[in-house]
Amino acid sequence: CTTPARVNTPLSVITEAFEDLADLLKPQRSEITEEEDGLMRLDDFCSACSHVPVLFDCLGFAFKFAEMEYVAKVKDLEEASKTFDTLQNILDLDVEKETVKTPGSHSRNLRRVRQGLDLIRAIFEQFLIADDYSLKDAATTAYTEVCAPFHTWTVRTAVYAGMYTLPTRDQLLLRLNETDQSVEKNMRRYMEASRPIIEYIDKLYIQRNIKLDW
Ligand code: 1PZ
Repeated sequence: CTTPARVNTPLSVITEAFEDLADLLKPQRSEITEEEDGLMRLDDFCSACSHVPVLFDCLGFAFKFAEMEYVAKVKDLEEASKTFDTLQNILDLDVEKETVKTPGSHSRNLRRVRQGLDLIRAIFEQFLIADDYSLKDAATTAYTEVCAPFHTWTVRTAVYAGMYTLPTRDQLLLRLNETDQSVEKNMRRYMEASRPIIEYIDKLYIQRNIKLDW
Protein backbone atom coordinates (compact mmCIF):
# COMPACT_ATOMS: atom_id res chain seq x y z
CA CYS A 1 0.00 0.00 0.00
CA THR A 2 1.22 3.47 -0.73
CA THR A 3 0.94 6.26 1.77
CA PRO A 4 0.38 9.66 0.22
CA ALA A 5 3.30 11.99 0.81
CA ARG A 6 2.39 14.29 3.67
CA VAL A 7 3.87 17.70 3.44
CA ASN A 8 5.03 18.96 6.79
CA THR A 9 5.22 22.69 6.46
CA PRO A 10 6.86 24.78 9.20
CA LEU A 11 3.43 26.09 10.15
CA SER A 12 1.84 22.64 10.41
CA VAL A 13 4.68 21.47 12.66
CA ILE A 14 4.14 24.40 15.03
CA THR A 15 0.37 24.00 14.93
CA GLU A 16 0.51 20.29 15.69
CA ALA A 17 2.92 20.84 18.58
CA PHE A 18 0.50 23.28 20.21
CA GLU A 19 -2.51 21.06 19.48
CA ASP A 20 -0.74 18.22 21.28
CA LEU A 21 0.02 20.52 24.21
CA ALA A 22 -3.58 21.78 24.33
CA ASP A 23 -4.80 18.16 24.36
CA LEU A 24 -2.82 17.57 27.53
CA LEU A 25 -4.93 20.26 29.20
CA LYS A 26 -8.20 18.53 28.41
CA PRO A 27 -9.67 17.04 31.58
CA GLN A 28 -10.47 13.37 32.06
CA ARG A 29 -7.73 11.87 29.99
CA SER A 30 -7.84 8.29 31.18
CA GLU A 31 -4.07 7.88 31.54
CA ILE A 32 -3.56 10.59 34.14
CA THR A 33 -4.15 10.55 37.87
CA GLU A 34 -6.28 13.09 39.66
CA GLU A 35 -3.26 14.90 41.09
CA GLU A 36 -1.82 15.40 37.62
CA ASP A 37 -5.10 16.76 36.23
CA GLY A 38 -4.83 20.47 35.44
CA LEU A 39 -1.06 20.54 35.65
CA MET A 40 1.10 21.43 32.68
CA ARG A 41 4.54 19.93 32.55
CA LEU A 42 7.30 22.44 31.90
CA ASP A 43 9.16 20.10 29.54
CA ASP A 44 6.00 19.57 27.45
CA PHE A 45 5.48 23.33 27.28
CA CYS A 46 9.09 23.98 26.26
CA SER A 47 9.08 21.34 23.58
CA ALA A 48 6.04 22.96 21.90
CA CYS A 49 7.65 26.41 22.22
CA SER A 50 10.90 25.17 20.69
CA HIS A 51 9.23 24.82 17.28
CA VAL A 52 8.42 28.52 16.89
CA PRO A 53 11.87 29.74 15.71
CA VAL A 54 11.38 28.27 12.20
CA LEU A 55 8.86 31.09 11.70
CA PHE A 56 11.56 33.67 12.29
CA ASP A 57 13.55 32.23 9.39
CA CYS A 58 10.82 33.52 7.09
CA LEU A 59 10.97 37.07 8.39
CA GLY A 60 14.44 38.29 7.51
CA PHE A 61 17.30 39.80 9.51
CA ALA A 62 15.34 42.62 11.20
CA PHE A 63 13.70 40.19 13.58
CA LYS A 64 16.90 38.39 14.48
CA PHE A 65 16.88 40.16 17.86
CA ALA A 66 13.31 39.03 18.53
CA GLU A 67 14.35 35.48 17.74
CA MET A 68 17.36 35.66 20.07
CA GLU A 69 15.18 37.09 22.84
CA TYR A 70 12.56 34.40 22.39
CA VAL A 71 15.08 31.56 22.17
CA ALA A 72 16.93 32.75 25.27
CA LYS A 73 13.72 32.78 27.28
CA VAL A 74 12.66 29.31 26.15
CA LYS A 75 16.17 28.04 26.87
CA ASP A 76 15.96 29.37 30.42
CA LEU A 77 12.68 27.50 30.89
CA GLU A 78 14.21 24.34 29.40
CA GLU A 79 17.00 24.57 31.95
CA ALA A 80 14.43 25.08 34.69
CA SER A 81 12.55 21.98 33.56
CA LYS A 82 15.48 19.88 34.79
CA THR A 83 14.60 20.99 38.32
CA PHE A 84 10.91 21.88 38.13
CA ASP A 85 8.21 19.53 36.85
CA THR A 86 5.36 21.94 36.22
CA LEU A 87 4.62 25.55 35.36
CA GLN A 88 3.04 25.81 38.80
CA ASN A 89 6.32 24.90 40.45
CA ILE A 90 8.30 27.78 38.94
CA LEU A 91 5.61 30.31 39.84
CA ASP A 92 5.37 29.03 43.39
CA LEU A 93 9.10 29.34 43.91
CA ASP A 94 9.25 32.87 42.48
CA VAL A 95 6.26 33.91 44.59
CA GLU A 96 8.05 32.63 47.66
CA LYS A 97 11.28 34.46 46.72
CA GLU A 98 9.35 37.55 45.53
CA THR A 99 11.07 37.30 42.15
CA VAL A 100 8.04 36.85 39.87
CA LYS A 101 8.75 40.09 37.99
CA THR A 102 12.52 40.16 38.47
CA PRO A 103 14.31 40.33 35.10
CA GLY A 104 15.59 36.89 34.18
CA SER A 105 13.39 34.98 36.63
CA HIS A 106 11.63 31.89 35.30
CA SER A 107 8.20 33.36 36.02
CA ARG A 108 9.07 36.54 34.14
CA ASN A 109 10.47 34.57 31.21
CA LEU A 110 7.32 32.44 31.15
CA ARG A 111 5.25 35.60 30.94
CA ARG A 112 7.40 36.84 28.01
CA VAL A 113 7.13 33.56 26.12
CA ARG A 114 3.37 33.60 26.69
CA GLN A 115 3.25 37.11 25.21
CA GLY A 116 5.16 35.83 22.17
CA LEU A 117 2.67 33.00 21.65
CA ASP A 118 -0.21 35.44 21.94
CA LEU A 119 1.46 37.79 19.48
CA ILE A 120 1.69 35.02 16.91
CA ARG A 121 -2.00 34.23 17.49
CA ALA A 122 -2.91 37.89 17.00
CA ILE A 123 -0.77 38.20 13.85
CA PHE A 124 -2.50 35.14 12.34
CA GLU A 125 -5.91 36.54 13.27
CA GLN A 126 -5.09 39.85 11.55
CA PHE A 127 -3.50 38.11 8.58
CA LEU A 128 -6.73 36.21 7.88
CA ILE A 129 -9.01 39.23 8.06
CA ALA A 130 -8.47 40.00 4.37
CA ASP A 131 -6.63 38.45 1.41
CA ASP A 132 -5.11 41.77 0.47
CA TYR A 133 -3.99 42.73 3.95
CA SER A 134 -0.21 43.10 4.05
CA LEU A 135 1.85 41.15 6.56
CA LYS A 136 3.30 44.47 7.71
CA ASP A 137 -0.15 45.90 8.54
CA ALA A 138 -1.32 42.66 10.13
CA ALA A 139 1.80 42.38 12.28
CA THR A 140 1.74 46.07 13.22
CA THR A 141 -1.86 45.93 14.41
CA ALA A 142 -1.25 42.69 16.33
CA TYR A 143 1.92 43.98 17.96
CA THR A 144 0.25 47.26 18.97
CA GLU A 145 -2.55 45.30 20.64
CA VAL A 146 -0.68 42.47 22.29
CA CYS A 147 2.91 43.41 23.06
CA ALA A 148 3.58 47.12 22.59
CA PRO A 149 1.92 48.10 25.91
CA PHE A 150 4.51 45.99 27.76
CA HIS A 151 7.63 46.94 25.81
CA THR A 152 10.02 49.84 26.36
CA TRP A 153 10.07 52.77 23.96
CA THR A 154 13.35 51.55 22.47
CA VAL A 155 12.02 48.07 21.73
CA ARG A 156 8.75 49.42 20.32
CA THR A 157 10.61 51.79 18.01
CA ALA A 158 12.88 49.03 16.74
CA VAL A 159 9.94 46.69 16.16
CA TYR A 160 7.92 49.30 14.22
CA ALA A 161 10.98 50.09 12.09
CA GLY A 162 11.50 46.38 11.45
CA MET A 163 7.93 45.99 10.21
CA TYR A 164 8.92 47.78 6.98
CA THR A 165 11.33 44.96 6.18
CA LEU A 166 8.77 42.16 6.51
CA PRO A 167 8.13 40.05 3.40
CA THR A 168 4.96 40.57 1.37
CA ARG A 169 2.01 38.24 1.83
CA ASP A 170 2.97 36.21 -1.23
CA GLN A 171 6.62 35.98 -0.23
CA LEU A 172 5.57 34.73 3.20
CA LEU A 173 3.32 32.02 1.74
CA LEU A 174 6.13 30.94 -0.54
CA ARG A 175 8.66 30.78 2.29
CA LEU A 176 6.19 28.91 4.49
CA ASN A 177 5.42 26.52 1.64
CA GLU A 178 1.69 27.23 2.04
CA THR A 179 -1.18 28.13 -0.26
CA ASP A 180 -3.95 30.60 0.61
CA GLN A 181 -6.13 27.66 1.67
CA SER A 182 -3.55 25.71 3.65
CA VAL A 183 -2.24 28.79 5.46
CA GLU A 184 -5.74 29.69 6.57
CA LYS A 185 -6.36 26.20 7.90
CA ASN A 186 -3.05 26.05 9.76
CA MET A 187 -3.29 29.54 11.20
CA ARG A 188 -6.82 28.89 12.46
CA ARG A 189 -5.69 25.66 14.06
CA TYR A 190 -2.86 27.47 15.86
CA MET A 191 -5.28 30.18 17.01
CA GLU A 192 -7.60 27.52 18.45
CA ALA A 193 -4.86 25.49 20.10
CA SER A 194 -2.97 28.41 21.63
CA ARG A 195 -6.01 30.03 23.23
CA PRO A 196 -6.51 27.54 26.11
CA ILE A 197 -2.75 27.41 26.70
CA ILE A 198 -2.49 31.19 26.98
CA GLU A 199 -5.53 31.29 29.27
CA TYR A 200 -4.06 28.52 31.39
CA ILE A 201 -0.81 30.44 31.88
CA ASP A 202 -2.66 33.67 32.73
CA LYS A 203 -4.68 31.81 35.35
CA LEU A 204 -1.51 30.66 37.10
CA TYR A 205 -0.58 34.30 37.79
CA ILE A 206 -4.11 35.47 38.59
CA GLN A 207 -4.63 32.63 41.09
CA ARG A 208 -1.57 33.92 42.91
CA ASN A 209 -2.88 37.49 42.92
CA ILE A 210 -0.38 38.69 40.33
CA LYS A 211 -1.83 41.31 38.00
CA LEU A 212 -1.06 40.91 34.30
CA ASP A 213 -0.19 44.54 33.59
CA TRP A 214 3.52 43.97 32.83
C1 1PZ B 1 4.86 36.03 10.67
C2 1PZ B 1 4.66 37.27 11.46
C3 1PZ B 1 5.74 38.28 11.52
C4 1PZ B 1 5.56 39.37 12.47
C5 1PZ B 1 6.75 39.84 13.19
C6 1PZ B 1 6.50 40.62 14.41
C7 1PZ B 1 7.57 40.49 15.40
C8 1PZ B 1 7.45 41.30 16.63
C9 1PZ B 1 8.60 41.04 17.52
C10 1PZ B 1 8.56 41.58 18.91
C11 1PZ B 1 9.94 41.57 19.46
C12 1PZ B 1 10.13 42.02 20.85
C13 1PZ B 1 11.56 41.81 21.24
C14 1PZ B 1 11.99 42.27 22.54
C15 1PZ B 1 11.34 42.06 23.67
C16 1PZ B 1 11.95 42.38 24.98
O1 1PZ B 1 11.64 43.67 25.38
C17 1PZ B 1 11.47 41.43 26.02
C18 1PZ B 1 12.34 41.65 27.22
O2 1PZ B 1 11.94 40.91 28.29
P1 1PZ B 1 12.71 41.08 29.71
O3 1PZ B 1 14.12 40.54 29.53
O4 1PZ B 1 12.67 42.52 30.08
O5 1PZ B 1 11.91 40.24 30.66
N1 1PZ B 1 11.60 40.04 25.53
C19 1PZ B 1 10.58 39.26 25.21
O6 1PZ B 1 9.45 39.65 25.32
C20 1PZ B 1 10.90 37.88 24.72
C21 1PZ B 1 10.07 37.33 23.61
C22 1PZ B 1 9.91 38.24 22.40
C23 1PZ B 1 9.66 37.62 21.09
C24 1PZ B 1 8.30 37.26 20.72
C25 1PZ B 1 8.10 37.16 19.28
C26 1PZ B 1 7.22 36.13 18.82
C27 1PZ B 1 6.51 36.38 17.53
C28 1PZ B 1 7.25 36.29 16.29
C29 1PZ B 1 6.57 35.72 15.13
C30 1PZ B 1 7.47 34.93 14.32
